Amino acid sequence: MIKTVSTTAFDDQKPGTSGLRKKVRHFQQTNYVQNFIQSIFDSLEGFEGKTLVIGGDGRYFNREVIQTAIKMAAVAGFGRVLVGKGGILSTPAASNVIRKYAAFGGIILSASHNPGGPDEDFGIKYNIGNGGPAPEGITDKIHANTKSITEYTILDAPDLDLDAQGTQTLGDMTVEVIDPVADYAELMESLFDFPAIRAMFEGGFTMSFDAMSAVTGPYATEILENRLGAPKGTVVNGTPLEDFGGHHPDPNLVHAKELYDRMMADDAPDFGAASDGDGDRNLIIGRGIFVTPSDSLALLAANAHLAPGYAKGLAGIARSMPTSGAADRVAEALCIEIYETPTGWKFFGNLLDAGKATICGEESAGTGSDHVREKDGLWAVLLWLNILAVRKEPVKDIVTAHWAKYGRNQYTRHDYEAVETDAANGLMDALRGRLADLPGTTVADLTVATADDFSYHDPVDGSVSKNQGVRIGFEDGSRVVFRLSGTGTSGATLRVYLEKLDTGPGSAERETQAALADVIAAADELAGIKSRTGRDAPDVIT
Ligand code: VG1
Ligand code: CO
Repeated sequence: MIKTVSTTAFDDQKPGTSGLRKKVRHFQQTNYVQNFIQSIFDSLEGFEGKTLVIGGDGRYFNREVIQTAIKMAAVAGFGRVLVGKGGILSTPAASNVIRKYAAFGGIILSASHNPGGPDEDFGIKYNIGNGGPAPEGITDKIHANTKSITEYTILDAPDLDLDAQGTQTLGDMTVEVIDPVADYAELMESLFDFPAIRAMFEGGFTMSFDAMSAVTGPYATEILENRLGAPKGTVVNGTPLEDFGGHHPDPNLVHAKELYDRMMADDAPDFGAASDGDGDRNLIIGRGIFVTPSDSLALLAANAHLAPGYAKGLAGIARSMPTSGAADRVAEALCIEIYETPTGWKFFGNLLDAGKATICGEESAGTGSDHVREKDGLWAVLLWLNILAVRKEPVKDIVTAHWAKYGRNQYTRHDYEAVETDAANGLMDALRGRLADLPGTTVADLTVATADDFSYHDPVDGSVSKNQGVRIGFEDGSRVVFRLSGTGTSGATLRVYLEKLDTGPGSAERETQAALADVIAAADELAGIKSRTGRDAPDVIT
């Protein structure tokens, strides 16, 4: 039976960098989830009888929302829903399923690297038929709908069994519960030289993969341990938990500290990696060396041709604006185009669809390629493994040789979390107000050369996205970028991105925070971070 329910609009359902993210308790308000899902469906056209993919990262509240979404999809007119067993699909796996089965789109339930549990975070995002996050044109429509919604429709039916693979019927719609891992593992096997990687493991290569009790566990176990023959125990924290074991499933040096410490020990494995809540991020650490995500992007681009899936070379590289310029010099050496986009994977979709870029990356530990339309944590790990299997050198040697050839971009991001919203907005507004006057002025011994608020002109569809981050370039080539996070759920998070090209002698040994000390001081002087936020130091340094 179809139920039509009257509802009132919520005024806080504007999708952020990657969908709508709020506290679970916020999502649990009456009709909050239903309003947003109805607003998604109402923003779409032409999906009658078509397929919708639904899956999530397994966090608390995932199953309830999946049941709701399926029952609403049945009334909206979809012909088929594909849902991962147990409600599980990593974000890249969902992107692959959408593409492989030519679905109309997908709903991904995740708050990614944010913690999970009844008092933590949840998120909903919509992906289009190319498998990628909905572009701004659609998220704007969804947002407009959330402001005017007055009713939603849902099928009044018992819950589906999400744990039994196979087909069920709901009203006029079929629901197929699929193996969340199989299609993805097959795709990875088509891109990389599995026999070479397997031979490397057989030869004694050691690795530790921290799945952070999040969605990548089953994927990593199947691919690394079962298909590639890595010893059991290579994957740690491999069982997805609704609350990620109480941790932040954020693969950075703060939240993956155990892995980092292990990789810095004398008896460290050859290679260490981690992924985030929904499986789209990656952390790469070699024995004795952390590889910054920006460097990892550059290294993967420079060496991708060593993997069968990329043997014919790259069409272009795309990176988000705050990501370091390390990839730019690789693009230059390869004589291919480099694209600079705003933060968030949705901006890469057009470039990938148009064949302009093959590999994309963000400083926030996201890397991916045209194999799907999301960033992909395990993909990056496998590309690294493929490169290591061919080059047969330690990660440290590969990285230092890269720096010797291209120069080293010293790079760090300082996050100030849960800052009072007014203080954060005030800081950004004050910076924006001074942009025209900054060039030529000297702050903390650095002279400002350029200052602007990044606007992106999409070269494929001509759309313009304004106010994507304040960037200040100094005369010596160093740079600082300021922006506010679009994924946080309490107060504002100020992100300060700091970068300097370090080509002098000893650059491989130079500690990053020390190398960037003058840029860090200039950033504080420019923005008044300490005085405006009341913070002495960042909460997270990556
Ligand atoms: C952050 C990262 C951004 C990433 C986004 C989603 O956004 O900075 O690079 O694309 O998270 O990643 P923000 O607006 O908080 O800076 V995920 O793995 O959370 O889906
Ligand atoms: Co993520």
